[in-house]
Amino acid sequence: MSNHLFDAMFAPHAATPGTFLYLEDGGTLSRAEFGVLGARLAAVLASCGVKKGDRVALQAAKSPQALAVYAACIRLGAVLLPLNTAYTPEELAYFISDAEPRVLICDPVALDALQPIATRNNATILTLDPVGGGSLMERADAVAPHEGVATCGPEDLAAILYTSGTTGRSKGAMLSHDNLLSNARTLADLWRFTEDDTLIHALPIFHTHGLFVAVNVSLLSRAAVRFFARFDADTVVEAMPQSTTLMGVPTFYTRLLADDRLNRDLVANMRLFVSGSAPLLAATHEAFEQRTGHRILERYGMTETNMNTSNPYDGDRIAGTVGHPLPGVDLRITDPNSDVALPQGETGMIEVRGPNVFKGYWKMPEKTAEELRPDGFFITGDLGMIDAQGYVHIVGRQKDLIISGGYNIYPKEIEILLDDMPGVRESAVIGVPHPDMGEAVVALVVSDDGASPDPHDLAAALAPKLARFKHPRRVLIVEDLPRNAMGKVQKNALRAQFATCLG
Ligand code: MCA
Ligand code: AMP
Repeated sequence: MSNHLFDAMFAPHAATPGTFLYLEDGGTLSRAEFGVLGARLAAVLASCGVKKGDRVALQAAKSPQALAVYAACIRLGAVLLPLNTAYTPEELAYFISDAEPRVLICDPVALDALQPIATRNNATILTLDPVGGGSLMERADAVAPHEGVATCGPEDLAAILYTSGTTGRSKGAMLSHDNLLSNARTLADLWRFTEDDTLIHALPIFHTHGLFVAVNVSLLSRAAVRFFARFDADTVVEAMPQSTTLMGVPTFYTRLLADDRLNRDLVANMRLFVSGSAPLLAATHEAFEQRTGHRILERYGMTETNMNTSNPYDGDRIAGTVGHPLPGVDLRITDPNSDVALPQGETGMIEVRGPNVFKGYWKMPEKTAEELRPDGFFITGDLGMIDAQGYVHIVGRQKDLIISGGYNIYPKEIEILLDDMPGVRESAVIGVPHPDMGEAVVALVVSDDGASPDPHDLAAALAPKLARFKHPRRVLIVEDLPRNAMGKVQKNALRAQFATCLG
């Protein structure tokens, strides 16, 4: 009787003395306490009927309790469905009806809006507030920790993470126990994580970066974690003298550079800065090195694949590259038109294969077959090339995707909503350069003949439907959209034309 992920990661962690989480209020949680918290939450979930393979949806503020829901799910063999706290009830309705979770855990303030969705889908709803209050913890405090551990093999599912699609419909990426464990082992080893480390954790815990890369690596290596509800440059700067590592999106680094206190003395105790989820500008890399003496280690991953490549720990961390394929990961570049593998140095589609690559999209076999080849290679949608030294360069994206502050935004999802609005003939949503977020969302709208929709009204109509981070920073009415000979909207031309429209 064994549980692939639990036995390798959670059980040994709980059995190791010492502090796991340093909290913002000055409190701490030991590794053993985290283990017991996970077991109590498992008992609550089991009492709601959660069994192996059942989904548990979680849309709650970052807290130790929210993190322990992950441990609880793995113990029970259940499948965690973490959801961005910014998603609106309308967005959530789709995820819940698609994933059919047995339990939905949400913030008490969202209870009224989400109760009907849970009822419709036969899910039990429990609440968890940002400071660990709510019905989930009331019940957890009243039960004995769940002692059993469900038997799970490497291929059993551990989590489903929804990632938006270029067609507008979100797809649930199914991640197995071994997808998570194999990647965490590789990263902990490559980045030299040990029990002596203290990681500054300021990422959200509903995406791969904050949940799996940061948390799994820490659990596996027994590193301590300074656990912040959100990124705030001030608090992160103050945490550096007591910490050794930071994982962040490029916005973290540009915001840290804006703080005059960032210098070599401040980072004297730090040994590693990791960046990912969006391209790190070479200028940011260089400015950071000048100020701190540290070369940020950039790596590349996806929800579907966990991490694929990393710059080296020892050796040259080259700005503008995402480094080498991880040990055990095959990476090839193919011609996007013919699918034929291209020689080194040529630019094409990045494809990856390895124990990190997901099991397919939940209930979407056709989508899975479109992106996951029979030989196991996953078609990433990212365009890249491998240089003579073996470093991978991401040079663009074939998929129509905006990355803002490390969050992915699929233009199609916004275009579908705009195109449906009165007075709108068609729309194109693009990303334009933004100094803080990397890219920002801009919507270009062509009016129906004789109509004159107000951009503010259009923006207001989008607001309740979409998470705040997806809202266009500007909606502009344009005469028409440029198209190529095939009738396809030329977004490159629009991106060039409107590059400075945010001023
Ligand atoms: C917040 N807002 C945003 C974003 N975040 N708008 C666009 N893009 C964003 N990323 C909204 C807020 O709701 C707010 O709205 C306004 O913009 C300004 O908020 P601000 O306080 O400046 O933002 P913040 O709360 O400081 O957040 C910025 C952030 C955060 C720290 C960059 O977005 C963040 O933690 N991003 C990390 C995302 C992440 O973990 N990605 C990993 C995905 P209002 O106007 O109402 O005030 S995993 C992945 O991509 C793969 C697998 C990988 O390789 O890792
Ligand atoms: P997600 O859907 O959140 O998993 O986002 C994955 C996408 O983020 C990838 O397909 C890339 O387009 C992008 N990405 C992740 N890391 C990097 C990086 N270091 N540089 C450039 N793009 C990245």
